[in-house]
Amino acid sequence: DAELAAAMPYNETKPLEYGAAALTPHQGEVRRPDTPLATASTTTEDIASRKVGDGTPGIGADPLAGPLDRVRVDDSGRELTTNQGVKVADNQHSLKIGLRGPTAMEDFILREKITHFDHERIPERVVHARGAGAHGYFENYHDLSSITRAGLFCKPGKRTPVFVRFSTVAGSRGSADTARDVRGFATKFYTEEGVFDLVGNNIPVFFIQDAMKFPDLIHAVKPEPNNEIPQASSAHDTFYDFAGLSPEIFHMLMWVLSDRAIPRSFRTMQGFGVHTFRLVNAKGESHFVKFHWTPLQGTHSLVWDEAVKVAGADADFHRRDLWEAIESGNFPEWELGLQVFTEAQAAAFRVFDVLDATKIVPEELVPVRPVGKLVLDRNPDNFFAETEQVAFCIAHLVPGIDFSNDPLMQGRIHSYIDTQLSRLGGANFHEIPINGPVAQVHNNQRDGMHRQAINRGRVAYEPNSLAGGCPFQAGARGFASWPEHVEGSKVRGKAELFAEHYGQARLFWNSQSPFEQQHIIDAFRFELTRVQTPAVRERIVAGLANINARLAAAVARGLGIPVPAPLPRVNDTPVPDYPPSPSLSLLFRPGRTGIRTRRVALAAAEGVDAAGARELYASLLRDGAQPRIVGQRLGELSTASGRPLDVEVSFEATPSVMYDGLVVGPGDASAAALARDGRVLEFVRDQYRHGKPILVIGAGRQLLAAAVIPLALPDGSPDPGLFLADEAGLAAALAAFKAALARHRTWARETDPPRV
Ligand code: HDD
Repeated sequence: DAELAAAMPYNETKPLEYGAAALTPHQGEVRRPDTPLATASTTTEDIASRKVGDGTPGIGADPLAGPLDRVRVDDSGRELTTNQGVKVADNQHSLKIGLRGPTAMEDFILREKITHFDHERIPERVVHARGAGAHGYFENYHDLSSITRAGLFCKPGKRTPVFVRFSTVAGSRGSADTARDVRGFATKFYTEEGVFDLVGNNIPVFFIQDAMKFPDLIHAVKPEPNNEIPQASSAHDTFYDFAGLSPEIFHMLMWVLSDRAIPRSFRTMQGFGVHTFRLVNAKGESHFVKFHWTPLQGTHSLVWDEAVKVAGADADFHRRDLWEAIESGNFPEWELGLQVFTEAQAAAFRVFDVLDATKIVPEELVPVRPVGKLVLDRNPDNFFAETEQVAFCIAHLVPGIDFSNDPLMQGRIHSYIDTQLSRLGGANFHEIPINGPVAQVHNNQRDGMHRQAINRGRVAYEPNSLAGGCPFQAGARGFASWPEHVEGSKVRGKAELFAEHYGQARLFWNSQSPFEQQHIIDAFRFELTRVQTPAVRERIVAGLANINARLAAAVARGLGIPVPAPLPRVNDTPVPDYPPSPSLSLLFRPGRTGIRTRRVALAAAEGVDAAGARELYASLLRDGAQPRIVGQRLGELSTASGRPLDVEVSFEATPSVMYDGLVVGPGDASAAALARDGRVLEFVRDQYRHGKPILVIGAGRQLLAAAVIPLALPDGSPDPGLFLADEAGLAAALAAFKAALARHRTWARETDPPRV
């Protein structure tokens, strides 16, 4: 053989094709863990190219910041060029034949600039078009290797870089942030074993049970196709028409018509993987799992009247809030919790099926165990490149995490990859920097639109001998689907427990506090009032009659109709009676960050006690709140003593809904001037109506009187969110104000109809 090899022609850069190695070809085999990877002496692809180095790119060395460096562009101190790197002398004028003459066809600089501009837009996401994203990391708490082999969960303290995108579902890219809607909560974990995407929502259940119905659901909720109305709103006939005819929706309806669907901030909402997933350990043992994100900031929502006003005052309310929190170093945090249960436990739940995405597993049945935390600590450099081009997919899983047979989940496995093909323009969207894994990619996929990788060598197939069998199949180190034993007839249909639609909707209703229940009634009243077709309204109320009689009666009263007979139930499955689950109320998670990032208006006018106002301001700032001096116009306010006070922003520019609380600055003349301004009175009334804490000092109470603010709650007891202080009692009142600000709102002020 040696003789034969010596007699053969030889090319030293292609040893596998010409050398002794060519006589002992590798088949398409699995590399055993103890065999070293092919070395430079045997594999064409391992011979360093002067252009790309030795094939182990430096990128990815610092997984938190590195991978995107390759493509980051910083223009500071640079000259303008074309896309070909040619310096541009004049970027203001096109090339003309004479200063008043026609533009020359040869102006390639103009044409390149306009052509690129003409193609700047890509299709928006078919759902979840409106969103905001941020970078951060996931820090794992415990060694979970007894339940999963996924590396990100196996080492205490291990940090995995992530990119998270929050979104609304129905609205277009430019719609308002505070629309009533589910919020997407999608997390891309760049693990060492590849990308894991947890593509969840802020609500733990979904509208439908089977992916077959998804296009219908979305067509129904999106603007109606004849006139493209309404934008970013479910309050129209087609959505409720679909809903009333798809009773599986009723549990989800309870959630989306609760305050969950109008969060105060992305930072104050929970997240859920929704489906039942599987975790698989190294021994091949499987457990079911549900993923939960819990915000350390606490769960807070807007009230409906506020959400509507915010949409006008600041359509970017949530996007801005996330951006500003991260820019100011107040990094939002969520704890990841797992509900882990066996298949036998799942079978014993009996009244619901864990494969049904319209059902939760109540925390009382399976507690949520915290396993790590997510910290978002870096804003994107470029919205389009990162937030718009990020492509999530439920099928991006790593070894140790697997699907269940949830028929909604199964359909998603196809939809996400498929949608990126048209949205991001082809099969190479995984090469867009934000989508690239930090793990290396080696396979025989080639070419396609916008291909970036320069794959070396002439081998793009397997098995091969010319590349030494590379890349090898990973065998036991690779992703292996959990070998569930499945047997059955090929059928279209649903499992029996999927047909029970009302037990958990009732569980949700029974677990809400009285004010939350009232908000659900108000929301149904609002949405169904917008619905024009009486029969469509009626069908929804008939569904509510299967959930709770008081709810159905209150909504019917709001619509001026009698309570209809309950919707017929699909079969005789009895509606289960769950004990209330306190964790389903927003009040259950008050938050651990005090008044950090709460926005406080410090209202001031001419004659303000500037020194006193500065002291209040500084005290709020010290505790992490974001105070603003709000006045009737920008500029200096004269003051009885000392330095004048600068107004930072006007009442016009930031109406009441931009703030979590109000302090009326000290100084009698200032308070009197504010009390004569209708805009300020409206500001105070909205603060009150939206349950926000209000602190007035001395003559500031004139302002409350002028705004007709009741000093007592409807039941006559003192209002725990209203603080009237004089100079002597100011310190105590300020402390009480801060405590109320941390609690967020005084719900007991609410009446139906509202007093203010
Ligand atoms: Fe979906 C986007 C969440 C059901 C099809 N979905 C999308 C996003 C989130 C979710 C958070 C935005 C990702 C991003 O920020 O880029 N979707 C869910 C959840 C579901 C769900 C929690 C149910 C439990 N989705 C669902 C079904 C289908 C889709 C049943 C189709 C069969 N979803 C899509 C999509 C989108 C999408 C069309 C639009 C843009 C994208 O994927 O990348 O493929």
